Amino acid sequence: MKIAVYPGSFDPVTNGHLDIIKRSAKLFDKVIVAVLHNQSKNPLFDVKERLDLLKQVTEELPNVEVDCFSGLLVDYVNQKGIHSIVKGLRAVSDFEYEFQMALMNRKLNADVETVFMMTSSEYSYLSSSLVKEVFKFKGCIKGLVPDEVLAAMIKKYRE
Ligand code: COD
Repeated sequence: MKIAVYPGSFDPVTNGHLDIIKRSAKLFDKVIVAVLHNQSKNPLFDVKERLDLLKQVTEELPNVEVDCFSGLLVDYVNQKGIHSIVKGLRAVSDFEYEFQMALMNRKLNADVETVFMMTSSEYSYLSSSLVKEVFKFKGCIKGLVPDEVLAAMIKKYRE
């Protein structure tokens, strides 16, 4: 059984992330979407909220699981018997960072392969941080995030 992990912050999950999840679910027997517990960032949604949103938006994908991890990704990979790490690529700027991480992860665990998936053109400019910024200043983010995420963001900013 070929298992892949798609790791990230997912604060919040966007339609760009969801596109990568759906496409990778066609390539692997199982895809684990893994949210990083990262204490150094100041997130909009806490890890539980991010996991709940990811569960909602991947509900109809039977071979997709949602989980969280802390520490090194390669340790999580070893612990779960994962074969591949899925990453999304938007621009050259993504490439440099992802290239560095892929080589470091390979150095730390020679058995794991990083698989890069090219963004779909309609999501190539999309990131969680831009979505949050646009929303904060009352710009329209409809179509950029799943409806469940839009509803959660409206609720969060009302609070
Ligand atoms: N289209 C396609 N792909 C996209 C899009 C989009 N519109 N938006 C984001 N993506 C991709 C990103 O390129 C990334 O691959 C993934 O989706 C997740 O994105 P984010 O922004 O939610 O998450 P990141 O980039 O902050 O996640 C970084 C990790 C958590 C993967 C990384 O920090 C990590 O592995 N940390 C664990 C500690 C560790 O092992 N460190 C050593 C690494 S060498």
